[in-house]
Amino acid sequence: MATKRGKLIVFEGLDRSGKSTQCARLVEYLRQNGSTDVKHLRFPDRTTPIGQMINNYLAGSSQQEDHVIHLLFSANRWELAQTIESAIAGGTTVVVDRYYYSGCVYSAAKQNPSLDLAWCRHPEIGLPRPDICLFLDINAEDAANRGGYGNERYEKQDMQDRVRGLFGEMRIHEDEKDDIVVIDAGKDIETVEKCVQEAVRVAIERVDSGDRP
Ligand code: ADP
Ligand code: 2DT
Ligand code: MG
Repeated sequence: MATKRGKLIVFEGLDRSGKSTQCARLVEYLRQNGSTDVKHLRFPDRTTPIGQMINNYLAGSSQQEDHVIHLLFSANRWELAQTIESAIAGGTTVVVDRYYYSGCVYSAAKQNPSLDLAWCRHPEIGLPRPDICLFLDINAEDAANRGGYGNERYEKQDMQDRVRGLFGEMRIHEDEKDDIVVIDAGKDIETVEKCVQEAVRVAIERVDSGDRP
């Protein structure tokens, strides 16, 4: 029998929605209960030369023009695109902490007139398509209760408010909505984890049964 292809599973959401927590838990769960190898990635991947430029920008130790940093974030995904494709083709499931959805909304939230969501989406076209994007949905109050912002560039209230609004737009966009499952991330960690597992189970079944290419 042919090996089943791996799946591409993405976590998205605002800062402190629980992405990194749930990503790590899902990786662990799939490693123990799934029948495939699992690769855990996060974007930005700060380990590559491009990732280091992004890290310096986020830390505030370097400046970049808005379009340039947008394209660097995108390039940081493209430098792993082939690795993701090969992993999936070889039967390995890839779980990713942030993807192009963050790429689009954080750049568009800068309110640069020539950097709207549509412009931001272009360089991402052709990247491996997620089998499911788990959007961890949380309200501002619950997120605030999880602690203050750190010192990175985008961790400011007005920016976060605009990011929230743009994520809302992206979630219902015709090109994205079929891939996105909204999870109530305001619940306790174990409850969210169960919802994630169930949504992923359904997505995996859909791919394996041929309902999704
Ligand atoms: P993100 O990666 O989306 O920024 P994290 O997973 O780092 O979020 O979580 C942010 C903080 O909130 C961490 O301190 C984490 O332990 C805590 N946290 C994560 N999920 C929950 C939850 N469901 N309920 C309460 N606290 C949570
Ligand atoms: P973390 O705190 O999750 O490391 O994110 N970002 C992320 C962008 O602006 N564009 C992108 O393409 C991606 C993937 C979101 C670091 C910050 O980088 C932002 C928060
Ligand atoms: Mg995180």
